[in-house]
Amino acid sequence: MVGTPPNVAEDHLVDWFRWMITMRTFDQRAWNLQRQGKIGTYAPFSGQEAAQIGCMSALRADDWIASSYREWAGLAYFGVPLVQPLLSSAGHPDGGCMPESLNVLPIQVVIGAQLLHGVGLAWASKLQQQGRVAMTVFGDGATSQGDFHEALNLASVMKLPAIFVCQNNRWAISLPVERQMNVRSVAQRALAYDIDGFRVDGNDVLATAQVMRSVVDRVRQEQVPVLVELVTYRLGAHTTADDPTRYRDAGEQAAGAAADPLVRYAAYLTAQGLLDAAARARMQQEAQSAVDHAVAELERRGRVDAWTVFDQVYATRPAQLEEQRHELQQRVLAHRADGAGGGAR
Ligand SMILES: Cc1ncc(C[n+]2csc(CCOP(=O)(O)OP(=O)(O)O)c2C)c(N)n1
Ligand SMILES: [Mg+2]
Repeated sequence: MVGTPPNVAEDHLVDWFRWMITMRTFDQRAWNLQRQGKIGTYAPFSGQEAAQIGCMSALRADDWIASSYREWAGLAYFGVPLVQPLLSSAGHPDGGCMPESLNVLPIQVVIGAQLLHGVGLAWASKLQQQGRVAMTVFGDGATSQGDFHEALNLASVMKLPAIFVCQNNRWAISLPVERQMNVRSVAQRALAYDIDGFRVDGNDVLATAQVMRSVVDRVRQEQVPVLVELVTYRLGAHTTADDPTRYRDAGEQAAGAAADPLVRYAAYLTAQGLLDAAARARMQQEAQSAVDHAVAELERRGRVDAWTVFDQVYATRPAQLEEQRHELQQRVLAHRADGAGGGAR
């Protein structure tokens, strides 16, 4: 961090690092689970832990969050159980059921769509007058969607307590950010809507937490929207279905690894006398057991039959869907009887 560190209790500083290690461990395990066929497609977030945790650290427990599929480190920090992303990637119906106690929407895969949901939540929060704010988190690619501009416009016109957080990780699958937009920053787009815009080093958890805290306080008090761009880097692939070595060179990957937020933050905490090798080893062990626990919970929930995909769409299934469900069920069962085993997830 450059400048004055935020005025935060030492416990919090160490806790952020504990969460970063836990989520890095989780991310690597989830990748392996996909390779083992235990979950389906998964979008890794390694490299973005500081941006995500720093960002969520500013929220109140009853604030709203509408995020994308790559936000699990932040969501876990906010209270979403670690098994949730695993259920989600396994296609389990409970994967979309966020805990009732949290105001967190299910993850959004349609790029940019959560911005409009976030504006709706901010509007509701304003009408309810309970001091809640709505944070919407999205990628650099999402800023090219019409939804982004509609959301910022409406939030500005209606003066809504909305925080728009762009996780600029430099890539939208294989499209680099300089081909995504012809502006110098995402943050400068705030000007067009006459709202404040901030550009922050998202690989610095302290800087992120500090800016986010002042932004969230301001949005809550003044009931105005703000746009924040967290500049970070996706260290891994877009998803388990992607191979980034086909579109970015080794030099860039190495530079990304050198700016790893975990390495930076560990160095800071060590220099402050808040972290040593023994404490770090202990945290790593705790992270491992938290992740093991989540994986055991996934196994306990069991596999989900493919035809259940039809089950929760309508209260009463229309005849056409009933027919399709039946057909899929017969096919899968016949496939299994043939000795193919398993079952779809
Ligand atoms: C409306 C829409 N268009 C296209 C896609 C396909 N798609 C999935 S992820 C992605 C890139 C998104 O990039 P970004 O917003 O930067 O988020 P990141 O994946 O980097 O977190 C695209 C184009 C989609 N899911 N939804
Ligand atoms: Mg991106």
